[in-house]
Amino acid sequence: MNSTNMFERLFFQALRIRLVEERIIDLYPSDVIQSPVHLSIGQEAVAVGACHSLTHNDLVFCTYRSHAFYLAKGGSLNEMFAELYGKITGCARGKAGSMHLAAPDVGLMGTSAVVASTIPHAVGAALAAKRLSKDQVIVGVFGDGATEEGVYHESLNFAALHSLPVVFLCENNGLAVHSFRKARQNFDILGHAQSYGLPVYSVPEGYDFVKVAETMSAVIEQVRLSQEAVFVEIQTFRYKEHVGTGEDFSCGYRNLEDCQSWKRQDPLEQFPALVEAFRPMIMQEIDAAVHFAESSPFPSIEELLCDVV
Ligand SMILES: Cc1ncc(C[n+]2csc(CCOP(=O)(O)OP(=O)(O)O)c2C)c(N)n1
Ligand SMILES: [Mg+2]
Repeated sequence: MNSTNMFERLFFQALRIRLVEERIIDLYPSDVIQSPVHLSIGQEAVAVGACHSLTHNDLVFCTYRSHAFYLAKGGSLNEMFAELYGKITGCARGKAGSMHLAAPDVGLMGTSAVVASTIPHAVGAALAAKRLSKDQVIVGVFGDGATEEGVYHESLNFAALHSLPVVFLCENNGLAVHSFRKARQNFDILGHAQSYGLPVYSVPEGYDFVKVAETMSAVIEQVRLSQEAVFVEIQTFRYKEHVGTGEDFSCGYRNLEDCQSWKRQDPLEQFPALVEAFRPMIMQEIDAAVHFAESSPFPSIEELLCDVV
């Protein structure tokens, strides 16, 4: 793929995620979506760049901020909107909502509201892949806040000790809800991961999906060949509030100027002509997915009570 093609392809995918989430913002006040939503607007390049070099066989485990990875890994948009609407045609038959999207058919294995809880799942899948000699790379995605959880440390240690084919991917937006990393952590994330013997990589320009894709491509290749765990941190910026569809710059814990300066680097903000060129095709797909969700039935009571224990 030449570099223009790669840029446009990644741009299209990142824009698709942003426009999907902007539609969620439009729909949210009407209450058709009852699930809490954690938007990735501003962070799309992480998912798009990370999934670019993954094969259909490779697996991703993610957090409640899941829409971007679900879509970037190839999850069905129809099933995503149906899931947000709580409909039987949703990817979890209407029982999971936004925070627990999954599309195992394309390798998006699971997402969870419990911080750090899918990291050991990624490690377990990597152990299985190694034991069964599957040609699989597993990616465990988590936020900077998750690095404070005990299970995160256990997972890094286990994966390093047993040389497992897993990429620990830290989506570092510098925030856990309203608190900045410096107020919560007395360690350096990369240095600490390195102390477990993991090779570490960092992409400070997390708005640049080409840079993220190039780094991740090299890392995924390395893990595929070496079957050894690797740690990647991508710095990024959350434009919206932690949960919900609004902005929270008036809350006083962060300032608008930091967001504006990030936006000045964000290709989705900087290339409006390309946005307009791609918008009609994406909107058609989104309209169809919303229509699919709206015209699908709710699950029956019997259906709601199965597969939940
Ligand atoms: C085990 C656990 N502890 C606390 C919470 C409450 N909580 C929800 S999101 C969040 C912040 C997580 O921040 P980070 O991992 O950086 O992810 P981000 O939301 O920034 O993507 C917290 C503390 C939770 N859901 N689970
Ligand atoms: Mg965070």
